Amino acid sequence: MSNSINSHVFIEKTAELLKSAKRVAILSGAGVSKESGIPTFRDAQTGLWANYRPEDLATPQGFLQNPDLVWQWYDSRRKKLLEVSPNAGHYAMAELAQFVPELTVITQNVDGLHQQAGSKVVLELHGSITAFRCFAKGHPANTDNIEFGLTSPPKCHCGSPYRPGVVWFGESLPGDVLSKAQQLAKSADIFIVAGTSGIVHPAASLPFIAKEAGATVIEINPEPTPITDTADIFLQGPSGQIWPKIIGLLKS
Ligand code: BJW
Repeated sequence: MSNSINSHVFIEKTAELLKSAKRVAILSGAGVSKESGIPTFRDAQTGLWANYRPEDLATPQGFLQNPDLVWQWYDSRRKKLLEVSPNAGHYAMAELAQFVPELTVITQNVDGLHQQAGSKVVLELHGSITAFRCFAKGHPANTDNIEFGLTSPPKCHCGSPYRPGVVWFGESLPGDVLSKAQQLAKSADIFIVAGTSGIVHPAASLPFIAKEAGATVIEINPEPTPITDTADIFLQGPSGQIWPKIIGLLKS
């Protein structure tokens, strides 16, 4: 059953449930960073990048075909991070740790904003945009040596170009991180999904695993998604507005 939010009632219900929860997991997506000024993944194809599909940019094939283009896209996004800060939603999610015995943020985002906001336990399912490794062998780069504004990817000592340390379509997620996330989905009392379109797997499967294992699933999103019908509570609205209300009620 899914409850759309037209009143305060479902936020109150969420806060009540959190008060007695032992293990809480949050799955976050690009929508939680939107209020920081970072376009969501599917909004990102605007301006200079409007002519490219995510599949042309966020795949190993895309990088092999046009490494300069893909490098420049990630360089512009990494540069953008210098101008932005966590928003009220990120801070509220970090604050939730004071009210529940165990909290893990499982994020699909590569922007590091949960950690900047103070969340201590963060699983990065899709890696980080500020980490680099070489394409051929996966040799890690010293990030300090990766300048902004390069038009081509710099090369590793082995000669292979560096690539961003993110997970592209068709690539496996880091096995240990995914396995921890799946374990949490199976064992959480409350599984909250915020700001994701719920179409990219295996992340999108986690709320269904949680529901199947008996968790209460709560979704926060301005728009319904493929997860909405499975959610027990649907808090319809922006993360940066809904989360602070939940924390406000936990404090009161
Ligand atoms: C707000 C808001 C506000 C707005 N507040 N909300 C099972 C079925 C079908 C396909 C597959 C499957 N298993 C695997 C696949 C293939 C593929 C896949 O899922 N394809 C689908 C598109 C169909 N998955 C993979 O390839 C994964 N690898 C894998 O499974 O390996 C094994 C395997 C391979 C091949 C076949 C089978 C198995 C890897 C996925 C890697 C995804 N990588 C990216 C790029 C990361 C680097 C980068 O950032 O550039 O990750 S793609 C992109 O999508 C990015 C995101 O993390 C991810 C999810 O996007 P997200 O976060 O949901 O963002 P949006 O923009 O889509 O949505 C934003 C939402 O926010 C919207 O709902 C808004 O309404 C909302 N919103 N404002 C709250 N203020």
